[in-house]
Amino acid sequence: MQFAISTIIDEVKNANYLNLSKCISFLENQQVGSSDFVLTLQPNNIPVIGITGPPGAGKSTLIAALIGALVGEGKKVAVLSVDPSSILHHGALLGDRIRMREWYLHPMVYIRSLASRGHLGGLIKHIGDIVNLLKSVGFDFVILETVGVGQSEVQVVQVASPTILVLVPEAGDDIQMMKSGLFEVANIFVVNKTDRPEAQKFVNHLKHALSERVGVKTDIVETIANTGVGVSELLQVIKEYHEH
Ligand SMILES: Nc1nc2c(ncn2[C@@H]2O[C@H](COP(=O)(O)OP(=O)(O)OP(=O)(O)O)[C@@H](O)[C@H]2O)c(=O)[nH]1
Ligand SMILES: [Mg+2]
Repeated sequence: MQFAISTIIDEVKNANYLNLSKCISFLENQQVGSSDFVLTLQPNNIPVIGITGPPGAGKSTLIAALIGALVGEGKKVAVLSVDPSSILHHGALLGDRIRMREWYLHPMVYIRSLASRGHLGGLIKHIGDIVNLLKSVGFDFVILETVGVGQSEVQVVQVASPTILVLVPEAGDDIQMMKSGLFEVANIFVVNKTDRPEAQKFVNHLKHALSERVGVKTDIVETIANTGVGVSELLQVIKEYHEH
């Protein structure tokens, strides 16, 4: 199977994502010819926003809100959700579909889930290829969502810039989170669910923990994803990050 990138670009312009989806599967499955195909890609310099954080932190809700803000600016957005292969997460995926449902059929939005299937080393390379494809076909923003706090997430978000770590006030004493390595790779920290009590205490705790990062530009943005509070500020920080 071969794909002409110019055809996909034309189709994406017309909100036809069928061949794009087929092409992503082609790369995901590393079918014959895929490594030659990726060499023909000419990725544009657009933000690839990596969003990670513990289950239930509000990543999908935040992404839905970000999509809304971007579409409001006339931007075209691609979202890749990296699904953990674990059965445990299937409920969460269904939840995602519901939260992002309003965007699934929007002509300016393309949403695609990828299974991680446990092929960690291989997956990362595919992710890089798939992100490069999305960067080459006319989107203005790519958003990459991954669940969890482990090493695999660190690797996934390393293809992103900026990387956003979504935390919630309940994570207050979550030492494991601090040690997960995500703290080192994240560029922007979102404290979501700041409608919760103790939120400010957590924000202060985080500021203190992050003040020890020397020479790294670190932003902390407070959000309430389900009502949209802080979302335009977050978008502003993302754009500034991309410009520098
Ligand atoms: N109170 C409050 N609830 C929120 C906020 N943001 C999201 N939620 C709720 O938190 C729950 C989890 O939100 P999701 O967006 O599915 O979280 P997620 O991080 O994508 O979850 P996984 O994909 O399962 O890791 C949902 O019930 C949301 O409605 C917030 O700012 N405040
Ligand atoms: Mg989610």
